[in-house]
Amino acid sequence: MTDTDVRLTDQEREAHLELDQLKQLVGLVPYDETTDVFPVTGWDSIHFVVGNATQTAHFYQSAFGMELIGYSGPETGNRDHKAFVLKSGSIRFVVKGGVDPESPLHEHVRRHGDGVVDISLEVPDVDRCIAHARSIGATVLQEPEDLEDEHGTVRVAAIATYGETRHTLVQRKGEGYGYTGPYLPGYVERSSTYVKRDGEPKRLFQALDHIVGNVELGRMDEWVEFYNKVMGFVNMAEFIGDDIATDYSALMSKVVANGNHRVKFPLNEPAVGKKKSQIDEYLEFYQGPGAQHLALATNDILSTVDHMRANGIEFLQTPDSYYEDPELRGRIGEVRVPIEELQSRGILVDRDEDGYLLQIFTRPVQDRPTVFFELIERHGSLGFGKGNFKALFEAIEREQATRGNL
Ligand code: TYF
Ligand code: FE
Repeated sequence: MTDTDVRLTDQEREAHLELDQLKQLVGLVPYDETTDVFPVTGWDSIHFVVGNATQTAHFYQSAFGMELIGYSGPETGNRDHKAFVLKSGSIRFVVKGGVDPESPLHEHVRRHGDGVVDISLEVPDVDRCIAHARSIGATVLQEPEDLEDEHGTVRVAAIATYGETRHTLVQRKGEGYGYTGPYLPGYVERSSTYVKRDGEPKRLFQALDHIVGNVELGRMDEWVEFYNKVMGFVNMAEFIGDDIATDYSALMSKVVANGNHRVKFPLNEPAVGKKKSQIDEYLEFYQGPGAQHLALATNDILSTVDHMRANGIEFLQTPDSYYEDPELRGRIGEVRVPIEELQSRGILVDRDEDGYLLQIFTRPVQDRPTVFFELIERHGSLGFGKGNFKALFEAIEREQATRGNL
C-alpha cells in the first residue's frame, strides 16, 4: 500500500487544504478501501439542535470565526425550523432551532438542552452502507433517498447511534450524483453579515479531528462493537482501561476510527470511583448518551487560542505545577515554541513514539455541563493526549465541583 491511497475530499480541496498539511492536522493513514464493508470518505457535517439557532449561529461566527454559507427556514419554505450552515476549513456545522411551536426540535432541547443530533458522514455508496448496516441489525432511521434541486442530486440515508444521535450518510458523487449548491437541497446560499475584528485570520481551525461520545456505564464495549461490525471501524491503540480509571479518571475510553483515520470516535463510559464521574454528570444533564466534545484541528493553536479568548471563549485552566513538573519537561523534549508560550495560555502537551500534540479544552458552551470543544495541533502524534489525562481530568473535576456536581 502507498500514500496514494490517501486523497483529499472535495470539502478539503474546496477549503484549499494540502494533502501533506491535512495528514499532519488529523493524522491520516493509508488503508485498503477495497476490503472496507462500509467505506467512509470523511465528515460531511455536524448538526446541532439548540434553543435559539439565530443566536447560536452568531456565536459560531463571532467567537469561533466560522463563516455563514447556507440557510433554510420559513423564508425558503421550511416552516418547521431555522437552520444555519457554518464553515471553517473542511468543517461544516448545521445549527437548527424550532420555529413552529410544534416543531419536534423543541422536545429535543427540552430533554437534552443544546446538543449534537447528527454526525453526518460522506460515503461513496449509500446503498451499500445501508445494506451492510441492515445485515448486522443496525437501526435504519431513514431509507436511502435522492434529494434534488437545481444544483444537483445527492443520495442520503441515516442510521442510529448512541442515545438520540444519528449518522446521516451523504453520497455526493458517482453515477447520477453531484452537487454544486452551498450544502444540500433545501438550503439556500447565505453569507455572513458579521464582520471579523481587524487582524483575525480567515479561519481559526481547518478540520475536524474527532468527536467523543459518552455512553452509559457498562456499554462502551457494545458501542465499540457497533462501530467495528456495522461501520467497519478499526480500534485505535489509545484507551483508558480500568487500571487508569480507578486511580483518577473515573472514566473508561476506547477509540474507533474509519480506515483512513479521518473520522475518529473515542467512546467514554463512567467508571465507578471515589467521586462522581464527569461522564455521569454529562449523562445526568444530557438525559442520556450523546456527543461530549468535538476536537478542532488547527495548525497554529497559539494564535487560535488567543483569538478565541479575545472573542470571549473560556478555556479550562492548567495549573503552573503542570509545566514545572520535571517528568513532563523530560518526556516532552523540544516542541515548536518555548514551554512558557504554552503555559501562559494553558495549552497541554503530550508526546508518544510518533511525535507530539498540543491541546486545550473549552468550558461547556451551553447552559448544561454537557458539550465542549477541544483545539488540537498534531505534530506526528496519532494519539489523544494520554499523558494529559490526569491533569485534564483534575481540571474538569475542579469545574465539576464549582457546579456542585462532584
Ligand atoms: O478525546 C480524548 O480522548 C481526549 C481526552 O472526558 C479526553 O481529548 C477524554 C475524555 C474526556 C475529556 C477528554
Ligand atoms: Fe479529545
